[in-house]
Formats: sequence, structure tokens, C-alpha cells
Amino acid sequence: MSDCLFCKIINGEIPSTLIYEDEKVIAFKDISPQSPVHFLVIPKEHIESADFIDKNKVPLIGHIFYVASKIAKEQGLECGYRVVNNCGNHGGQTVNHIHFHVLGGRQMMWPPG
Ligand code: IU
Repeated sequence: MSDCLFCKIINGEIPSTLIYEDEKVIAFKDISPQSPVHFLVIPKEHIESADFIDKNKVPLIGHIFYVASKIAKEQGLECGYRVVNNCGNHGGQTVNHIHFHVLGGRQMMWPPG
């Protein structure tokens, strides 16, 4: 998607602090961190939101969670962390390329705002 900000991060048109890359996904530090550790894991394939996960994308989503937990360990989040996916307007999604926030390094609260 030529006008998608995260597609632009994937192809290097917009800078990011990349912390992981493989053939299916990348992970980079969130530009506006909400916790001491805050990174995003996103698929290289443009998928607008969780609403657009069809059956053949299920393994990709599993891979994203696998990568998220692997990086969380590398980032020292042994006390735990939170994985967040915001979907749509009410979900608070601002970038329409599916992404999973991984937040850690402090106690998380519940319910979220
Ligand atoms: P949201 O779930 O769609 O609200 O999250 C989008 C996130 O993308 C948000 O936390 C931004 O700070 C983050 N982000 C970024 O890290 N780098 C960017 O170039 C852009 C957004 I645009």
C-alpha cells in the first residue's frame, strides 16, 4: 500500500529503530513509548486490521506472537509484558496496518483506558 505509513517503514522510506526482521515480519521501537520497553511487531504483508485476518493468515498471526515473546525475552521482560492490538476507531487504532504493541518494564494496570 503506497500511502501506508508502516509499509513505508518496512521499505525504509520512513526511519525506524528496527530490532528484529525476518521474511514475514519486522519489529521496531515505538516512536512514542508508553512504557520503558515499547515495540511494535508488524507483518510485512499489508493487512489493514484484525478485522482482515482471514483463515490463511492465522499462521502469520501465530508467528507474530512467537516473535513478540522472543524479543520480549531479549529485552529483559522476565517479569511479564502486555501485547496489545488496537482494532478500528473504538479500539484506538491510528495506523491502518495491523500491529501488535509489546509493552513492558513497568506494572500494567487493568482496565485499560
Ligand atoms: P495504534 O495502535 O494504531 O494507535 O498505534 C500506532 C503506533 O504507531 C503508535 O504507538 C505510534 O507511536 C506508533 N508509530 C511509530 O512508532 N512510528 C511511526 O512512524 C508512526 C507511528 I506514523
